[in-house]
Amino acid sequence: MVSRRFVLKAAVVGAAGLALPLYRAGELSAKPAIEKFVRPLPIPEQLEGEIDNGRRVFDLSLQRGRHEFFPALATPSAGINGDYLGPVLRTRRGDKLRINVTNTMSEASTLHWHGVHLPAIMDGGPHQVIRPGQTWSPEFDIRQPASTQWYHAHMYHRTAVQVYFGLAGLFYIDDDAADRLHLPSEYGVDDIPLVLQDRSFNSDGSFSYMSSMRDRMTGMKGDVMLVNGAPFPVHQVASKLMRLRILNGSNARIYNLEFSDGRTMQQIATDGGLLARPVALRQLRLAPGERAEIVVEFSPDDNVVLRHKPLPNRRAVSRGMMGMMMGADDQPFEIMQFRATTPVAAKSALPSHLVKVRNWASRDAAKTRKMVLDMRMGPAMMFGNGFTINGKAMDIKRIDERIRLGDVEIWEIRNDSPMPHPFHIHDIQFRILDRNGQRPPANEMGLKDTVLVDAGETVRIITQFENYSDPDNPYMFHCHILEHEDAGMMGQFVVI
Ligand SMILES: [Cu+2]
Repeated sequence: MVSRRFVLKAAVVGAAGLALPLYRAGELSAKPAIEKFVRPLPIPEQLEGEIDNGRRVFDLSLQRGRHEFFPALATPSAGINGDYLGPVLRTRRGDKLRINVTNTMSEASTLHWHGVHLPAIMDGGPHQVIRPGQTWSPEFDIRQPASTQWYHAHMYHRTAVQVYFGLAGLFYIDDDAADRLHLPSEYGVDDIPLVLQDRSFNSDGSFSYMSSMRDRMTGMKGDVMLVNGAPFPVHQVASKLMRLRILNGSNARIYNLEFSDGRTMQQIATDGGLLARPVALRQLRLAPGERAEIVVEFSPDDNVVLRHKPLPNRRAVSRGMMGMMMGADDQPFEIMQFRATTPVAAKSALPSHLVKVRNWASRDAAKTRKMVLDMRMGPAMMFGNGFTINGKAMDIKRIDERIRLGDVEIWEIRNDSPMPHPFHIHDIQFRILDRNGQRPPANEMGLKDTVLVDAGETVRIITQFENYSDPDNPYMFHCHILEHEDAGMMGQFVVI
């Protein structure tokens, strides 16, 4: 058992180490005091919807609020059906959904179903604007495997700030194939969500957002780790076998997660669903927008911290002034603590085989599409369109790519900029073919909708565009560093 005194001391050291590159000297003392590992991990409400005429119906409300991240300090925030973040929407393969989304805020917004295969007009991207006071009611069917998806605001030029203030939540899909595996699946007990977000606060408790040119370039990072909206929380582990569904819901921070005692985690799912078999890892890299489900074993009296350990400097990022600037804020820090006093035995062991994961053969690809990610300094950066795909910043009136319904395609994504970018494609799940010509690591050999492309790296993915065509309403592809997306690193495609 760690003494309170020790925890406090560790918290001060940890916070100073983290804050150094982000804040000017002397500013730290003015920020809200943070005690680590005292606030319990909140478990978001889970909604199953109401069945109406064969449809599963959810009612969501986008709202402004004030949330108490720190004792006696109210932070102006935003949420879905609450002050900050939203409920877990529980759906099942084969469901017909209707989701009524009412915008009670004073600014326009959208709600995008990240990772979900659906018609473009139901996607909740920048074209499906919900004005203040309006209700948007998309209807779509769930026709993809069990997986951990999510939803978030996707307003043109306002995505980053709206998500930063709290407009995001989880969207689970269940199916029979997953049920048969008897994985830990009791919500909030042995199957818990972890939404990881780093945030920066002012001394009055308000969010600090985009105060420097550096925030604009690297995307907004903070020195306070929130998990499900609680700063540096602690969780009392109920079972010896815990399934953690992790979403990197941060605007810009890439995590390399590990446990403080180096224990193994078994990754069982990627963005798009279960892997073929569990993959044992000691570290897990997760970029903004990505999800990973892991299963972790706990013993009685365990006390372990989930933390971020920076990866060794990578090629281009480690070079030159820009490289130094981009990499300098990557310090190790703690995220949350797990305490297991008397965890109960698991109902069943983790199976060695999970599911057959959908795949496509390269020879079936109708074409290879090239995407070059880059950034431009100078006026473009100042005016907020400094990030490009194929040399172009996003234009909501321009369709960048036209894809034939049913086609299998390879996308070759090359990163010519000095920093990594997580590349996300709406509507589909893909498989990673290779990274710089090499097979991806085993834990990336599943369905994905977001892939991190390092500085100087070329990643090839393969997918199929099926079921839904619409010549007028586009889907998006973009960098999931939300400040980059808002500053131009996004394009539009139609399936025709
Ligand atoms: Cu980016």
